[in-house]
Amino acid sequence: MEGWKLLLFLFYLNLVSFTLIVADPPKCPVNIGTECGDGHDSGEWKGEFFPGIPNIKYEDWMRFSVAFWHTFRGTGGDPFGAPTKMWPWEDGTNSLAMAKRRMRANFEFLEKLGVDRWCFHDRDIAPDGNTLQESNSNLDEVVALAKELQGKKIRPLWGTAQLFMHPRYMHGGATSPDLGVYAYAAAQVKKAMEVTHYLGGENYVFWGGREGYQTLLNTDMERELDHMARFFEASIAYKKKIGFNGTLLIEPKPQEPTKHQYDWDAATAANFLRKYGFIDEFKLNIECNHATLSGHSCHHELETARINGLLGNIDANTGDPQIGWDTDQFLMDIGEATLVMLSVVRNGGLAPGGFNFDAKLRRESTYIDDLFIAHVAGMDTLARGLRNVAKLIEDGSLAKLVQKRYQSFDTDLGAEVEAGKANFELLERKAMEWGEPEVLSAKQELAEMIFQSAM
Ligand code: XUL
Ligand code: CO
Repeated sequence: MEGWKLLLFLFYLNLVSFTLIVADPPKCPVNIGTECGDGHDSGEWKGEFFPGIPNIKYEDWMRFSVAFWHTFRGTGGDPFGAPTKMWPWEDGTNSLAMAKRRMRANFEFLEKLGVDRWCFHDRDIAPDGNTLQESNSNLDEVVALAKELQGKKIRPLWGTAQLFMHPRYMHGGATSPDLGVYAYAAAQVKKAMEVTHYLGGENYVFWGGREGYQTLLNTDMERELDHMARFFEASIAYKKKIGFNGTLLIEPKPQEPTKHQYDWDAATAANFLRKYGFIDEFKLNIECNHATLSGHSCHHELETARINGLLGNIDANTGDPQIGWDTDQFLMDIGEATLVMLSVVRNGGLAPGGFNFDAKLRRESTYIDDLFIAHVAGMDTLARGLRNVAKLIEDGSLAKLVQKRYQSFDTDLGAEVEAGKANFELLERKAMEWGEPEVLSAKQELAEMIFQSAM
């Protein structure tokens, strides 16, 4: 979205929010498990969910996606405080009727935002039943509605199974020491793959929230990793069996909720995939806030994935430098977005992956227009990052600076080294012949200056 249009839009939203607050005060918190107001009536919702919000236009090639779990299940609750999101369509229950109403809100939101993709966990779109069969049938009902509302244009960027919320998964799913849980997790992933495929999903994600440990004293790490590998193997086989051509993605994260998660970072996940022999069957979904939790920059994680041929998708968000946990904020820093887009451009884009806004409003942002502002600003930030990358490429001086640093390898001997043909005897002869080598400046400040001048 161009600058002036955004300004116009934000101006418009201000007017809208004023009308909304005055005319239609929020009622019920999202899914607190108790009823609220006239909470018995979760039937058809008459009228719009986002009155007064216009359709927002933007170019689709960035492949943006809305994360259902944050935007429609995020409550604003934290360990110290109650939910703050009182969306007018919520009735305070987790009923099937409420799930359908929420799905309608999701599609109006997507339409108005002009975004054609969404991401979901099985259990955030449909409630758990008393049995697996009942949960599956709840999911089928909501998925049938989603399919209808998707029309021809909208589809999931990816789907996934929620294997971390229910107490049965407290020791993990694929890495639980209990075979019954392993089987239950497999059944859940099987079903989640089926519905993702049915909805035309382009990818399927594995985020191992509880695939890890709290202490190695009670854990057979080797056995758990072997189990996780067998689980992934079974998912590859099942994907092929049902004709699902989407990409399987592993989403690395070092910790939270467990102390140590097995998919710690991109390099750890790549090593896992290589060790078990299915590196060609998977790619990675890099999340910026997970990157910083693992002590890396997002750019480092993206580049590690990219140079291993594994960059498949980005969960576009950011953390807070003063807070040590996964705050899942919308990425608003243009410099950071430029670094992200550098990797994406070098990767030749992300398709069939894209940018999923795995990001939530701050607890204190409580109006429905905040949902729009956050997504629009998140899209604009990445778009501006892309423009900056275009400027850096057109200018060419950063690439020249890098090329210059390695120019000694652009020689006959350098080519031999890079082709693996230079043995130690040859290199020793050269070292003695050349004497003390000339060492060039890294020019870091110049590189930073060039980078900043593109902002
Ligand atoms: C958690 C996280 C998940 C995954 C999907 O930190 O990022 O929402 O993206 O399970
Ligand atoms: Co994520």
